[in-house]
Amino acid sequence: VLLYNSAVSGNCYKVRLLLVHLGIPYDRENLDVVDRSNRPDVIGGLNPALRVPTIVLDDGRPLAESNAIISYFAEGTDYLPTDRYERAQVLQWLFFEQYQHEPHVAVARFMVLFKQDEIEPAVIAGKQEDARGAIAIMEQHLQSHTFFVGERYSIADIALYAYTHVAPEADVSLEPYPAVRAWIDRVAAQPGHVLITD
Ligand SMILES: N[C@@H](CCC(=O)N[C@@H](CS)C(=O)NCC(=O)O)C(=O)O
Repeated sequence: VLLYNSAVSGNCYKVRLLLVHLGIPYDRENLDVVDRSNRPDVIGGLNPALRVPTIVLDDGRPLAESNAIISYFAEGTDYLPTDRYERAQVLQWLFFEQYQHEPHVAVARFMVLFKQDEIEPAVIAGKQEDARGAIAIMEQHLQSHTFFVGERYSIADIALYAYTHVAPEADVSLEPYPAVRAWIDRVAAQPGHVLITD
């Protein structure tokens, strides 16, 4: 497997974390997330959206969108339930992550880490407030669940962990969310866990 990667990207980290859990070897080619000028040349033929993660399978087929990629590799493993309802619950949280979480938590982090000087403080504050809203939803669910689906670690947890655990880098404190913090510890304690910086 070849992973077009960014070292700082939580979306790419989802893929790296699952591949390590599954013992699937991969090569990474790092792309810049701030200077995107070489994207069309490097991944234009693989992913029309020009985003990372984009992967190329060993047989040459490309795949993009982090949650699609982790769904592909999780198929037939303990990381994706076989029960129809539980699989749909995994999708519920994957779609939640992409619509209501990542666009706020990841974007707030991107602004704080890389665009602090260019973006209006009020815009960043608005993103941070939306990020807190998403994490509060997770907190509510995790008050009565150990993991997002079926009381087992799955790709729903991997998808949500990626940006939640680095929310403090977006100046979004996790202090008000004890159930989220306990879940973060449970995810990090999984055998074969790797860090976003690994
Ligand atoms: N929905 C996509 C989002 C991917 C994404 O936004 N990737 C960022 C890095 S985290 C990127 O490639 N940004 C550069 C760009 O927007 O051109 C996914 O989950 O994979």
